[in-house]
Amino acid sequence: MTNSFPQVVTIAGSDSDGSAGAQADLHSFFARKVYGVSILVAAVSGNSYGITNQHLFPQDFIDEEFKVIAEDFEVRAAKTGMLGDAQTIKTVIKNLKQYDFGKLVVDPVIATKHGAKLLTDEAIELLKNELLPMGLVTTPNIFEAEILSEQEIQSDEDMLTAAKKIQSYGVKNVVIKGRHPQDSNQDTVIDFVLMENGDQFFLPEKYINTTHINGTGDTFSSIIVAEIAKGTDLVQAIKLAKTLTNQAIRYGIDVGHQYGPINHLELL
Ligand code: PXL
Repeated sequence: MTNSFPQVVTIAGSDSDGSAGAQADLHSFFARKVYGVSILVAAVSGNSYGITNQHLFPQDFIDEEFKVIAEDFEVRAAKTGMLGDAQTIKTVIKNLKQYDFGKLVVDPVIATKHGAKLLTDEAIELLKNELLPMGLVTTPNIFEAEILSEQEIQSDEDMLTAAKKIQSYGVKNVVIKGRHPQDSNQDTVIDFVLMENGDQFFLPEKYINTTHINGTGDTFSSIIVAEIAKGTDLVQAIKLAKTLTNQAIRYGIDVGHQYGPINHLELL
């Protein structure tokens, strides 16, 4: 019986309001029937109004988290979320090279859905040049994709050229999330997928007008990690992640006073 249940890890920050970061990852993992462990690198104080403060964890503590998890668990797939700063990214890369946690999904938490930048330029360069090449998949939102590809993304064609640029850093598969075309009366959201073999496709969905979207990106990448751990084909995993995340947004949970969480029970 030892270690027979599929296990995955999130390397991320804690969000105190439970809607995003490691908390959203763990909710997603369990709903998709994999057991999630968490290597926390930071914690933010936040509630439904927003984030007020953050603390990064000591590097030797992060090393220790990696060590104890690797000693006991058989982690089949991993994801990175908020990594905080350049030093922490270096520590995470060092540990990912030391321990085999299976396939890696890099959710490049660089910018919020509203475009605010969360990492310094030095940290972004490290993420681009050293972490992305270790990834099977990366899942930037549109702002993160613009920063990583150093270009604007205004059209479907721009999504392709940006994805190709991001793929050129060494990550095998790229999903760019959340373009809201200006010409569609804002009622469509488009994701774009560029696979390792060059296959490419769009994933359009109807825009859902809601304030309950916290943790959407974390959830999307967590579903992909869970499915990889269970052996689901990657294209299917990405499509499933899109459908289930959309469903979780549609039926958001009513807590807090402003920006709320999505509903991970919809991932079952
Ligand atoms: O959803 C992005 C994200 C990731 N990680 C942490 C966060 C957030 C957004 O609030 O707080 C810890």
